[in-house]
Amino acid sequence: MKLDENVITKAIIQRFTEKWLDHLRLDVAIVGGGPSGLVAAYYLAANGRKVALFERKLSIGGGMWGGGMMLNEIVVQGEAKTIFDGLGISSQPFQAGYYTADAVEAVTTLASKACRAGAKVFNLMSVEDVIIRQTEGRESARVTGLVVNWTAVEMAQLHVDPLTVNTQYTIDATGHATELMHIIEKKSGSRLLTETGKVIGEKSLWAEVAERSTLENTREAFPGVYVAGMAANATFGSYRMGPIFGGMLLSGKKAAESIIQRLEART
Ligand code: 48F
Repeated sequence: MKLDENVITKAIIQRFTEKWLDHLRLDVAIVGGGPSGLVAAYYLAANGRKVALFERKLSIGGGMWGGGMMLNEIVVQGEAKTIFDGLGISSQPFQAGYYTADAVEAVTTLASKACRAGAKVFNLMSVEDVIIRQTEGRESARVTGLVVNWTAVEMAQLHVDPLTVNTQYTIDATGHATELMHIIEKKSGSRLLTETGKVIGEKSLWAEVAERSTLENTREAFPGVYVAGMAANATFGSYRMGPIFGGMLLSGKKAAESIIQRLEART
């Protein structure tokens, strides 16, 4: 077969455009492709929801590739192992209640499962702003869309306007930076659903408390926006946990299940 560069170029432009056009109206937009975002994407897509995940970097997986201090093994506790089992990610018992998994197998399998379930990943895109609207029948304004741009534009600090997507629900899974909640705090002019009305901020490292509170803090932090993973603890003012990933997985699952319930209640 003779290869035509023109066809190759046309195929990429056309297919990407089709994919992008098909994801301008979402059930759920996920910002951040670390473990919590990927798990949420998988469970939402597996439930038949239209999901897009926006990731600033070239690679998805966030902080999971590097395990602890670049030793690419991760630790999960018993409660979260069932998620790995369900996804077919192998883990090995270490001591009672602790399991280890290969970080690369964990990230690649999670990413594959999320994509194959139907979630679309838009990597190399950064979410730089939100759309907030007062919608009919609701008392408070809510986030109804995201403002996205190429990460390359952001990095080069080019003066190029972004584009938008509309979404019923959003998950801030941006990790320690909690970027989306910071943007909403700055731009909404309204209080966040935290004690102070603002992003409270992350505390120092305490694995046991942090793992528990990650799950408790996985909830709506502004109308239409859930926080998951490390962003949940940073938003509601709890500890970081270091390289144990069970809380991240359980948090992504909880965010997905909470939103599925809300979407079901709307239909
Ligand atoms: O940091 P990250 O892995 O978030 P997570 O799911 O997991 C945290 C753990 O990796 C670890 C930990 C617990 O074991 O403390 O740190 O909470 O992934 C967050 C992803 O979000 C992307 C960022 O590049 C990273 O891959 N991200 C952050 N801000 C934006 C973004 C943005 N504005 N637009 C798009 N992507």
